[in-house]
Amino acid sequence: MTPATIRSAGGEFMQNEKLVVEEGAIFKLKEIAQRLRLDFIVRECEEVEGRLGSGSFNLVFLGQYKRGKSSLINALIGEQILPTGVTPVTAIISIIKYGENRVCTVRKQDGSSETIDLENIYLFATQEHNPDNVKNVDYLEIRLPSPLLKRGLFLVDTPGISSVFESNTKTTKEFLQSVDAVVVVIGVDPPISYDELEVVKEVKGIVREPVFVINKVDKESRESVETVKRFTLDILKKEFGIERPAIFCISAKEGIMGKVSYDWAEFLGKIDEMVSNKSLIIEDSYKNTTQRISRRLLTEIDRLIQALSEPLENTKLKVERLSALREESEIFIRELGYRFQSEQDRISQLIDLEQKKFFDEHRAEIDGEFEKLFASFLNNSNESNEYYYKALHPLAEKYVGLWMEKIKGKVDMYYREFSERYIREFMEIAHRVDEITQDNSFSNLFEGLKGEMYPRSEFYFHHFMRYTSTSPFMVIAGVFIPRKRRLMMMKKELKDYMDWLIYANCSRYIGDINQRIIESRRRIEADFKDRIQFLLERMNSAIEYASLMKSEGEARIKGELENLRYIRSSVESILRGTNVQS
Ligand SMILES: Nc1nc2c(ncn2[C@@H]2O[C@H](COP(=O)(O)OP(=O)(O)OP(=O)(O)O)[C@@H](O)[C@H]2O)c(=O)[nH]1
Ligand SMILES: [Mg+2]
Repeated sequence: MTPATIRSAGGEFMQNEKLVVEEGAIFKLKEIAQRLRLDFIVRECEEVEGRLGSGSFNLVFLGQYKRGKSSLINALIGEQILPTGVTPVTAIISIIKYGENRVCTVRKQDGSSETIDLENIYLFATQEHNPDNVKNVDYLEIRLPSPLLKRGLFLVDTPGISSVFESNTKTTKEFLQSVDAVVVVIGVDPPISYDELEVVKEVKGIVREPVFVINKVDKESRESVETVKRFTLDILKKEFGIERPAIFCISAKEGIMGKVSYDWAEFLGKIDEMVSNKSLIIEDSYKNTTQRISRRLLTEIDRLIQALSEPLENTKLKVERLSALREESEIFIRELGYRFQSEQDRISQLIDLEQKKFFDEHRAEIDGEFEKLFASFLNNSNESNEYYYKALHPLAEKYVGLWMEKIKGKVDMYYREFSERYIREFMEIAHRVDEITQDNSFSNLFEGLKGEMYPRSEFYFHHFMRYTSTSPFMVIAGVFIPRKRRLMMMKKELKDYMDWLIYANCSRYIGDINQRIIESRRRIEADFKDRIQFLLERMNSAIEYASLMKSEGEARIKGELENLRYIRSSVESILRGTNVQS
């Protein structure tokens, strides 16, 4: 295939020897969708044309809530445009683009829009003023005359992903299909959480080279920042196979004050590099989007062919059966939820018991080792209290390690069995949808569930949670009381700290797995409901379409079927075109 030019409806925007994307593929797909009145696909094509077709790309800031995504974007544009705060704030997607005039357009879900002053963004963007998006905002489009944006960069702020704010998480996840490049914002404290790992997992499948930032480093010592960075690099490599990620330790807070600290200059350099090489990002995205839209279009065309080929009554009957199944599945899913929740509780209790047994068995040993270590403290000349707390870590780590060794195989087995059973039951209902639609498309959508559901336990133990606490009294005492006496006074506190360290880390492991399973279950269930709803809508509109054709007689049906088959082969060849190049 010869290098071609990506073209938008409006004309060509760039020529690049490396671009080997089918010429105007999105434009062709849009024409087909228009012809078939598939408005949701037309809208998607238009959005892509408006973005990639004009030589721009979405740089999306993703991460757990409160990591400083909005603050970071503010720092990049050099002013406080996006609301930030100490409680979860962002509830809506905001896209910041170049514009001569400073303005914000509120794009509503019903297609309408209104223009507001930048000072009023908080009324629509925040959880406080627009909880769970009661104002039905699709996204906010903010225009600013910034030179950075003028180069074709769209900065996208997203609601934080978390298990606590489901509606926000959903908003962000739905936006993932419009992601061209990503900055994953991670916090320094605690390093990489469950929710953040989820974000990385999502992102990895979408963009070639996500950028990672560890934000708020102004809050930590250089030493801790280095530890967090090493730890994050380790996880990215071990768990996601990301060998040399672009990772920057930064402070958005200092960035917005114009202070260049830590890796801020390097981070800006990276963004500059992305913008300079935007054709690569755009090319990748264009290809992925073309494939995704082609596949959706093929499914819809098949649905129309089916509706035209069979008696209308058959399609209507299918819709009725599917509606009934939807009702039934609501109950089924709820019951499945209860049943599996109590199963999950049972597993937790079993593991809790094992943990107690483990502690009882090792109590004397742990206490003995502590006494020995403490005796050595008395001969140590270090004056810092923190030193003694930290000196307990290897001991705690040893016992946490022992517990892990003992329990890991068992936990893996419990949860594997658990998730396999859940998925089996769940797939049964998915197959019933397939029976009605007479294809495998619905259960295929849930094929990958197993990987989704079953957490690999090793994951969680890279992170040995550490925390040093010294009571205010001890800090003050530290100034006046001689070291040895002070240590004796601290003995109980040190011992409690060590026990807590062992206990909390042992329990955390099970807590994390449980949390992850609950999250997966919720996501699978919500996804299932959404998809059935969507399927029903599509089938109803296929009925409408088929009724119209059928009212015009046999010849029209025959002609339309021929047309559809021809269109289908064009879409297939567009899809093949993108496959050849990938
Ligand atoms: N010390 C420090 N605080 C920061 C930094 N960046 C952000 N913050 C603070 O962290 C809090 C959260 O910042 P936001 O920018 O609202 O975080 P967010 O990720 O957009 O949060 P959500 O929108 O709720 O997902 C605010 O109080 C910020 O002032 C930083 O670099 N250093
Ligand atoms: Mg925010």
